[in-house]
Amino acid sequence: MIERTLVIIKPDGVQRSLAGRIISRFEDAGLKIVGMKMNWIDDAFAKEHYSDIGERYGKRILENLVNYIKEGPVIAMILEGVDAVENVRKITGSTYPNEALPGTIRGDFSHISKNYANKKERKVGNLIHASATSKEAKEEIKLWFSIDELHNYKTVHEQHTF
Ligand code: IDP
Ligand code: MG
Repeated sequence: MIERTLVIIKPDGVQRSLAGRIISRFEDAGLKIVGMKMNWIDDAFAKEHYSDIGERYGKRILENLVNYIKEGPVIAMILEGVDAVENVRKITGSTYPNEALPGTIRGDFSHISKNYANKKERKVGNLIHASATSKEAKEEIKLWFSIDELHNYKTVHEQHTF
């Protein structure tokens, strides 16, 4: 099914000047950008976005992650396409860059491991966030974008692929 998902280029992706190359990976696969903006998020918003992380990983990792996402501005975008959530996660790669396959964004542009990050109290700098499930995508799109920030238009892929 055609669906929408949220991708955020995290501060390390923006600061390493990888935004263009990251966006290209999604565009090359035919995913359609229907919304995009650059924001510097605050503590409350970061905690809302990562509301499940404390429960999943504990307070220390939540704090580490909130500090990471607030290190600099982020670029948020909504991508649309067939099974967009799953396809975007495939292009993104596994959470821990050392485990992410070559050809994925995290695998090609980073290599830190969970072990190293936690031992050294460093961030798991994995360049982007991507909604993990359709339910998460719906909630995150609502949190990050208002209706008037989402745009309708036709790409060539829609004319030639669907
Ligand atoms: P995801 O980004 O692949 O969906 P999640 O499990 O939802 O992964 O975790 C959210 C973010 O938390 C990760 O992208 C990563 O930056 C960070 N993270 C995950 N595990 C650890 C950890 O063990 N230590 C520090 N940060 C972590
Ligand atoms: Mg996640």
